[in-house]
Amino acid sequence: MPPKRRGQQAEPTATEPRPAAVRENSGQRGKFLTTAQGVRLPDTDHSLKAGPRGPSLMEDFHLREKITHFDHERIPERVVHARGAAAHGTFRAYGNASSVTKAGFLQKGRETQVFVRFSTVLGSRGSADTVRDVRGFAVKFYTDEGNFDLVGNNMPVFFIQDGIKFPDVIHAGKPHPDVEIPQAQTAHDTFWDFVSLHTEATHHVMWAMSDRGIPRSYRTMEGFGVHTFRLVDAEGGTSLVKFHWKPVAGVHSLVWEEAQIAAGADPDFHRRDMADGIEAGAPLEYELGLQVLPDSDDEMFEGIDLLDPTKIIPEELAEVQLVGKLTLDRNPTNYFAETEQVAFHTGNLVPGIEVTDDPLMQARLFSYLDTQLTRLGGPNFTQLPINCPHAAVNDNLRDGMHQTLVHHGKAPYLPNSVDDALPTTATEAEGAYVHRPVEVAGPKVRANPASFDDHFSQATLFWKSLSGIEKVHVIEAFTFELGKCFSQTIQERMLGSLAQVDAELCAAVADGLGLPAPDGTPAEDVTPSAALSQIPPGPGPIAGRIIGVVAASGADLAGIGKLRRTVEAKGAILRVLAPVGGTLKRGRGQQPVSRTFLTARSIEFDAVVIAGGTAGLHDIKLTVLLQEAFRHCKVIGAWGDGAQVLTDAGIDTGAPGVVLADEVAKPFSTELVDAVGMHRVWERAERVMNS
Ligand code: HDE
Repeated sequence: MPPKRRGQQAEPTATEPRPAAVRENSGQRGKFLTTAQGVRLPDTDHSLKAGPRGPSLMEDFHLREKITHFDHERIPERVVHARGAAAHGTFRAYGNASSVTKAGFLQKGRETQVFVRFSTVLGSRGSADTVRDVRGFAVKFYTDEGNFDLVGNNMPVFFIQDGIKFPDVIHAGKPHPDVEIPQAQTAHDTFWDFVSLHTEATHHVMWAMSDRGIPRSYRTMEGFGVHTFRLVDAEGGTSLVKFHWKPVAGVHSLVWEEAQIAAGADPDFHRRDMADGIEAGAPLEYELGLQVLPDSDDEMFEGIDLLDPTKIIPEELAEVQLVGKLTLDRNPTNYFAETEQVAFHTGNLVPGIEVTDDPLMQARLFSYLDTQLTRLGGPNFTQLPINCPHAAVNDNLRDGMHQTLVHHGKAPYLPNSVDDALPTTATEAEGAYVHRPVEVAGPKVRANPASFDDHFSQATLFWKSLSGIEKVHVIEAFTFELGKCFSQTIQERMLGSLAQVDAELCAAVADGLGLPAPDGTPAEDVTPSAALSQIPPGPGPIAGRIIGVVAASGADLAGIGKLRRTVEAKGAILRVLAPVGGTLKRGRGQQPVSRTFLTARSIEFDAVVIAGGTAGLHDIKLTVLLQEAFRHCKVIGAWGDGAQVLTDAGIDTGAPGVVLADEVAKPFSTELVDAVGMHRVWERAERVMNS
């Protein structure tokens, strides 16, 4: 290793990953249990006492240290996005982003390590994954030019236009402050009070009440940067851009009953799905897309204000150009060290990417670092391994709580003539972040531009772009949520907003609430955008999906083996469900049982198939599972006499999406795989709606 220069941190170089000492500081060296001071311990189960029945002694340094440390194990949870799960991965740039940005990690062929944390917004850290809510989609790129954080959501618009209202919307959505009810829900008075009094939230709640509010999996969510960013190319040219993440697995959601069952039966539904999928060799994959728009003086595009975070640019007006692929393929080693301590910040930018004057974005630029000072206990959290840039850091920042670095030199200031005048500032050519000289002018006012006054036209656009079944879900969600409001005034005010979106929507919700539907004047000249509907045009990939096969002793294990090989070759997971655990054996074949009828619930399967050789199998829990799967429009299948089990459970084997065959052969497997690739059999929806 070269000798250290005074005033310099010893390592790393720009291309070197995280400092080795930080990376490898596992905190678990040597085989013996020790105190925090490294003293080996003979016993950790008995406190030091004056006799076996006597009082514990103050001098027991091990007891005091162990309890004291335990007392301080928790840090404040995030005030929003407290519930989250994360994974490591890689971003590979493959597109033509160089024509619009000089950001190194977006240049074709470049690979960058990433850490991605998904989250819900409102619930506390122990709340359920599947509640109706926005999902956070925060990506930390450890680029050669410093960390870039794209701190986005799974919905492209936000509740409010100005960040100064953020505490208000969050106070309204969080549990009521008197009795702290309800947890992780928007179905209550204060949330809808806020929304109905802030009509700018209407577009956002259309998304939240749609299937987007209850994703099937993190792997099946889109992601959005929400705000408009400014990109700068190598020649200094600028353009405005919206960031999109497109899931390779397609966009799919739960149905509401599944989401509710999962919240009780498996509150870890989404984090388990991600961890299990990665473990099973099915990484989560997304393409990064850019909607590139001209950097005009008025920052408008086709009449849409690019600084208004309650607006989208329909993909039909500006194509989403794919420029790279994100692959998440490694689970965290330690939840606290990584997922809990990771600190994202919208101000973590790299040369080539700048922010705009969107007033929501501007407030965020203050908030993230500020909240992290409290949450992570001081200003040195960038030294935590998960936050530490992979690029060389030489920041002249010194001391502070939890300083883990031993800085060298005498002159942490610039310019200096003591420490060899180091470090030096860089030029733009040397990779410095130089802000574009964007013109700023205007009087100081607390006001919005007039273009922010349109609160409904894009809510109408969203509504009109949905398919029939998606509209039904939106109606049901509004009716459920407003039905949980006790104030009729709030319900009526909200119906007033829905009347401005669409008369049919408003009438259906009003009908469910038993209230009259008010008149409105919804926008008429709205062209639907196909990209807003999440119904796939054809079967998508099934990697990471879970196929449950019901079996018992006597089942056709060779058939299960065949089906397993087919679905596993496509990255899906096959789980055998049987009356009891263990291994099913028949002849030379055997299949491990992953779930019993007691431990299984329909929610974890994307398809349920009954193996041949199971006729006569009957269990009330299996009947409930099959009926739920049927009602949730999932693919159901059976081969051989397995069909009998379906009939016995009251399943209509002639209904759409029920796949039957004599044996496991190619046509059967192909039909199943294609049907799972479509996610749901919506053709069945009408049949099961009120069953
Ligand atoms: Fe955040 N947000 N936010 N937010 N946000 C936080 O930062 C805030 C907003 C988002 O997995 C906090 O470290 C303000 C929009 C995600 O660690 C906090 C405003 C979008 C995450 C904060 C917004 C987001 C956060 C809480 C309005 C989508 C989780 C803990 C001006 C584009 C990141 C923390 C993670 C977290 C403030 C609005 C996304 C308090 C003031 C819009 C994904 O700083």
